Amino acid sequence: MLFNLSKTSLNYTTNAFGDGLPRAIGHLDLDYFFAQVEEVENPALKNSPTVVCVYSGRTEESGVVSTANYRAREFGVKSGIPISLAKRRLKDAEAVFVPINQPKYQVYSERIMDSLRDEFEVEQTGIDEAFFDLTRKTGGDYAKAQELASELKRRILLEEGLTCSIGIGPNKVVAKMASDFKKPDGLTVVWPDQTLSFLFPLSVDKVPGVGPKTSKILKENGIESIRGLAGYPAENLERILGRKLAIYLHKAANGQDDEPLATETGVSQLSRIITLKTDTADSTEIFTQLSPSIKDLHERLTAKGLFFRTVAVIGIRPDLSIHSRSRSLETPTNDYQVLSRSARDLLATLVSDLGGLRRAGVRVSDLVGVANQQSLGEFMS
Ligand code: TTP
Ligand code: MG
Repeated sequence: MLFNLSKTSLNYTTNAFGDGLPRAIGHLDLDYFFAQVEEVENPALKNSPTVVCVYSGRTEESGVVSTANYRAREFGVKSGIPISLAKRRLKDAEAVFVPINQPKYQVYSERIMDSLRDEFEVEQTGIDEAFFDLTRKTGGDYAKAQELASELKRRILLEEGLTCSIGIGPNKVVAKMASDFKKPDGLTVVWPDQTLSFLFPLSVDKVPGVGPKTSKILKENGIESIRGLAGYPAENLERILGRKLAIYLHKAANGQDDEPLATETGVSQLSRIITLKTDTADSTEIFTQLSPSIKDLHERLTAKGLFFRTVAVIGIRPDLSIHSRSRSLETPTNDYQVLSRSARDLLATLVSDLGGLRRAGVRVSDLVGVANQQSLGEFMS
């Protein structure tokens, strides 16, 4: 036997803190993200199949589909297919094709990820997806985890107008498969003792990391379902896939995964971005509108017991280009006046360099925890 799997440990895999709680890991994935942002900014698109396109520029139609809303997906339009094919499939559907605008989606992503980081330990794995650890906040209580996830979904919808799908499970692999299980606007909670009954009926293609190549090999060997994968002799799996992949897949199929979240070491930055009431080049007016966010940011900072050394302001122009100006202090501080005055001065510089802004934001970084007295002391000295 290659692996010494202890199936009894499955239900109560404890977390990295060693406090004996069953882990509760969440995975959040925004639904049809780029296309949904386009819908938020132009709600009329909700009624049409909408396709976000990466034009290569060679001909009017050359390029690939970045993503599409669910109406367009009904016609077989999805990420990666040629735009020309999408146009053919949507010939009679009065579809809308919009060019990709990555900086715009980035702004939504950062706001959502920042607010997730305010609440949980987070491992961001893409522009629209992240793992988050619910263990501490819930004490390993899955009913509570389900409540927190519902609340999170409500908040993202209220604040950003976006739906997402969330999965919760005892580890990252199960959480990711759970978020994928019901889309869009899904919430799937896999209680630890339901892990195997959740996994076993699924196709092996659903296991994260199983791409077309691995899938083909597995199927050639008669392995279609996760149940089949879980029961396949480990030695044989290693022979057909190599040791590393075989170990990972065998464990994953049995609901086991000890990978900790690769969280940022503590919080490395905090930021807030707002959309201005109208585009303006009046830096005093921008500062006035940004002030509540600066206060809010300062409260977060204080609540987390953090000092900052660098303050930055972010400006997004009407053409959606993103710019920033920053200032680093001699020593870290948590002084509100220093934060507020720095932001005001930096905004004045930014606006005089750039002209009118559509959005403005503030960010603090080079954060030092007061709980970590030693590093603060080292820093000061
Ligand atoms: P995904 O989360 O894979 O896709 P999605 O959010 O569009 O759809 P789903 O509802 O299934 O989650 O990817 C996130 C974004 O990344 C997506 O909106 C567009 C971009 N993307 C590409 O540009 N090309 C690609 O091939 C894929 C897969 C995604
Ligand atoms: Mg997504």
